Amino acid sequence: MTSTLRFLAFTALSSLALVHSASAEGLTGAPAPFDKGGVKLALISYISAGDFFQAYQAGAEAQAKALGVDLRIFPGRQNAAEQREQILQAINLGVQGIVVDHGLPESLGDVVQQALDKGIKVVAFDVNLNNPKIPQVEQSDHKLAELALDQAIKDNGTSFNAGYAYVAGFAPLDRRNEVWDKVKAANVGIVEKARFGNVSDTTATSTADQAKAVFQANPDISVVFAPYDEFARGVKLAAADLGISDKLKIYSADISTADIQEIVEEGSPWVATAATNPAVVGAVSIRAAALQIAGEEVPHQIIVDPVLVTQQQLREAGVTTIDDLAAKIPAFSTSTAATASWIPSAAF
Ligand code: SR1
Repeated sequence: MTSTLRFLAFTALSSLALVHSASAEGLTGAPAPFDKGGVKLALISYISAGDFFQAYQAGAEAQAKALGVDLRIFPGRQNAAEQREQILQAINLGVQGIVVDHGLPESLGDVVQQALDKGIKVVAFDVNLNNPKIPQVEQSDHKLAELALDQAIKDNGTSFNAGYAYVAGFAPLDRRNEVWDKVKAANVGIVEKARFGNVSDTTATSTADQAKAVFQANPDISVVFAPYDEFARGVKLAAADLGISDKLKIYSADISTADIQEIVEEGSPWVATAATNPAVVGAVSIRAAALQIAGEEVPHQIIVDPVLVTQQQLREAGVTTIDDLAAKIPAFSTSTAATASWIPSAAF
């Protein structure tokens, strides 16, 4: 069953149901408790919809399987109360580690502290839990925004009217926003004409509705910085509906096979994206939890570096899928973050 089908089957069940994704066998040569097996981890997400989050989850599952870990996956439905409840459920299940993937820090602090107090190791991806005991995984969002915006300036110069897709309160988007603010301050000719965006289970379509209104009110926008692939899809959809795709250039974050197809298609305004392989980030998050459980050192900040991918590069190299891209850029499929000789590579 594909991870998408597994997710759909899962969401049809109650929110308390759990998916098993790995057997719990011992790992020869690994430190305790991985040598005996039976290690249980939980992945608790705030958002599960969309290519990025599905690929992240698939990478986490693959790494858990390679480690012989029993990974329990809790679906994210952009619901802070539900995410809190899921952390309490994971504690009651007796997991040894919890990966918290996105979320609202203000609603997580006390339940995460309950986990830590019980000796459970916690790793945070893209949510600032502000606790020295919790390693923070991120994609170097500053670098990611710099790569996309450097390309925007290379293509368009330092004077253009821009649309900007942003929703405050999500750590990666807030970090990318810091770079956007710096770039505007350093280039007074870059004018942010409108800011819009929505994060929900229908991010692309609801952002498209907003983008349409923005383009109608600001026909002089020629560049959109949309640093989340669901935003970029929404902006592209709005441009197509209004028949203005040839007047616009979109610079984004993230990449998936579906994104690549939207970028390379004839007449696409989506000209560049800066991205990691989300499956790698999912695998790194699981490894960070495993290392802590084994009593090994884990840096507080764990970074997976992004690369810039342009429409021109993809078209010239004939890349149409993530697997093609990984074949062209081998570094895209691996990360040396949070590794150890006893941790087997994940296959994805
Ligand atoms: C709503 S936050 C969306 C971002 O989270 C991950 O960092 C992905 O890169 C995505 O752009």
